[in-house]
Amino acid sequence: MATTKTDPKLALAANGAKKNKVYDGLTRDQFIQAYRLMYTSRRIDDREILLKRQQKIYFQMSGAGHEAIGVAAGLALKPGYDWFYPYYRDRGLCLALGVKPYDMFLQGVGAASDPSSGGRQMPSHWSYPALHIVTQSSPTGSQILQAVGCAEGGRYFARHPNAAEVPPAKFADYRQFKTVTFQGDEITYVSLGDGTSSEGEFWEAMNAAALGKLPVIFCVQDNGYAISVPVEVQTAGGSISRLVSGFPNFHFEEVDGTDPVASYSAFQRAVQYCREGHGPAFVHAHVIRPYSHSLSDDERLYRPDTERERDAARDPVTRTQMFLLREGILDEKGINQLEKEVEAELQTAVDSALEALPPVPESIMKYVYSPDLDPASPVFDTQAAVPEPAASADGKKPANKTMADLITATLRDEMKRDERIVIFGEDVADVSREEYLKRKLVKGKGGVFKLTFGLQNEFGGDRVFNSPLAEAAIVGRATGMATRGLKPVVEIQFFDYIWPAMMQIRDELSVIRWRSNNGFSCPVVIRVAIGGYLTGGAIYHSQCGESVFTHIPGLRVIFPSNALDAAGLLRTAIRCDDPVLFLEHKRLYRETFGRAPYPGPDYMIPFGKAKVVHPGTDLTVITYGAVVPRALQAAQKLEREQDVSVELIDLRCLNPFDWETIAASVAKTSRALVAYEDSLSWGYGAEIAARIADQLFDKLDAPVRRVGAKDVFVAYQPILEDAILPQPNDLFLAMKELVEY
Ligand SMILES: Cc1ncc(C[n+]2csc(CCOP(=O)(O)OP(=O)(O)O)c2C)c(N)n1
Ligand SMILES: [Mg+2]
Repeated sequence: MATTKTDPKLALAANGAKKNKVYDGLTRDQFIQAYRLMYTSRRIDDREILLKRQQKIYFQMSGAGHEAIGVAAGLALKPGYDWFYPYYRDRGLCLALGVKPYDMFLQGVGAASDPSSGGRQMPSHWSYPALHIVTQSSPTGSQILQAVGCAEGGRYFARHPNAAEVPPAKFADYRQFKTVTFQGDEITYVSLGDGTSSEGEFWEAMNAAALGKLPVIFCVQDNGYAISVPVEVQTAGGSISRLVSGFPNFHFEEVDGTDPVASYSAFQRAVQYCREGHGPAFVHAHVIRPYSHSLSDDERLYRPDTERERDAARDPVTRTQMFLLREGILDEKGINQLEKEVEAELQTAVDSALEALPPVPESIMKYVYSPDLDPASPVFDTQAAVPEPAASADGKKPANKTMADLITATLRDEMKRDERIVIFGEDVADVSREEYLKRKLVKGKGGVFKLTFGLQNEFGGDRVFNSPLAEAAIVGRATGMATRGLKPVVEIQFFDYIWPAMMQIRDELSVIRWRSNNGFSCPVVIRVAIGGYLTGGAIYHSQCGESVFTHIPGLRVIFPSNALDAAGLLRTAIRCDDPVLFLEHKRLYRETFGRAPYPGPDYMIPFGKAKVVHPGTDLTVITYGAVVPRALQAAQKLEREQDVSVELIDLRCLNPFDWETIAASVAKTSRALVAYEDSLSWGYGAEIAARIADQLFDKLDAPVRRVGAKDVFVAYQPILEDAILPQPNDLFLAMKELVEY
């Protein structure tokens, strides 16, 4: 369907008398520009639809019907100053912010030179770093929490301007590769469809924005449908405006989003409210969707002609054209001239885009991780440079610290060194009601495991704070903050409750760099308390499941078993340029096993280097986490009782992992046992076992064996827990059997 042409009866000659008239802040020239953008947007859709039918592009998603609100937003906000988290119907917005039609066609053909993603993402998945249009994904709504984090990031830098600076680096430091810009009064725009307002993340974001009085404009573009599902089935009562009206601190607008003047004036009010720092704004724009949901959808299957005709009468492009004529801003000749110019521009853009080179297959692995800073490289190895902890005056050895102690010490050291670090999550603050702290009425909590105790007291409530109980919001906000250059080190209280954040972790955090072709990055650290052996932890406080995360390209996964490794690896996690999932075993937090003296404020261990906990010659045991002390116990018993020499390898890092150490050991022992706490089948050890079988087959004298938990959740009653999780005796028997094979 092409743009509806103007009824010539309505065409009036240009009216000189109104020459200086301003339309809710839009001059006549700006109005003409707005129409040009809207018309361009519609015609790009038309051209793409044609190209798709000719099989010259591979997907099409139109912004038809949403042009007026998008262009109005684009004109009311400032590209490269404000920040933008648009959704796929925001073609008009992007054009108004300065994206060129040629760039859009490059997306369609999937060209190497496509500035959004270099051919990695579908068209209408906008990403233009210079304009501050942040890479967009396909899950509806996952941009909203990040927009909140982006606004928080801007505000943080305004309050901590020194944090934006890049200090001269003595050691490896992500800040060298992250230029920060901030204005102090910048606004973050985020848009979504009516259907998407049903997502929980939308409500988490609204809540966080209201709580923080953040300068975010939420723009709900309500075309009445989410694919085939009408708004009254999505939204109780059929009006999102009504549902959100109780949120405090917001400025609300409900507007006919097909009317450019009304849309622009609504946006101007919203912008003013946010710019002045009063809080967030909500613009509910009623729009239409004349081109079905996408090219794969035919709305005639669920919308009768009468309904579609009613929408067509509100077409924003036609409407604006009629307005121009009626107001005498342009006459018919002027309109024709403008449209001809647009057609010519689009023709040139299409012709060039069709000639653009596709990306080369060799490029696929580029930007999965930071190209600037490899956390597995020797620049992160400061172990030798760090002096041995000095003995005290009376000659006593320095006190051994628990894993919990050294994690806290590392967080403290790093917060001191890097003002970009913020820590938040559930219960991580000492106390949210800060006056209690100031008046010394309470000591403070600092996390359910107390690992962040004292940090708020020392560094202030804007660097260490409690979040609402909303895991997606913790990771989503952190992702937005890190996109702006902050280093959020967030906490998920229990691994068992990480799942609401899974969409943010898998579809956003881990893939933002790759999908934007290195346009954006978000090196967040997520600390998570994991694991069982708790005697009473039961199903929902004992889970492992690390392989779910090692299966995600772009995410580093670390799992230390002792205090020193935790300190060295957490520091690397914080200073590196990739997102890191840092798994802390609850049972190991305060265990006697693996205590160590404080290694100083610059102690780093590079990722992907395993540790040989116990050297041996007869059998290789590959493990990590809480199984390390249990396997060590079993190995020592085997050595004692049967004179069997076991080489015990603690992987420490699950992605990247240390294949060289495994391979060298198995080549020496010819026998391999992979042991892990998670349930046996499809677990992390399956991959290690498969690699050994594949690549070291000719070195083996016995099958590769695994020991893991039973394929069931962890039960409450200790007798059941013992039977479910791998115990030292299970490990002993498996080792024995394997050496006797
Ligand atoms: C989380 C998620 N669920 C489902 C989909 C598939 N999907 C894509 S668009 C869409 C409808 C969105 O409707 P709405 O938010 O109203 O936006 P509109 O397309 O109408 O502008 C659905 C269900 C998706 N992309 N993401
Ligand atoms: Mg919709």
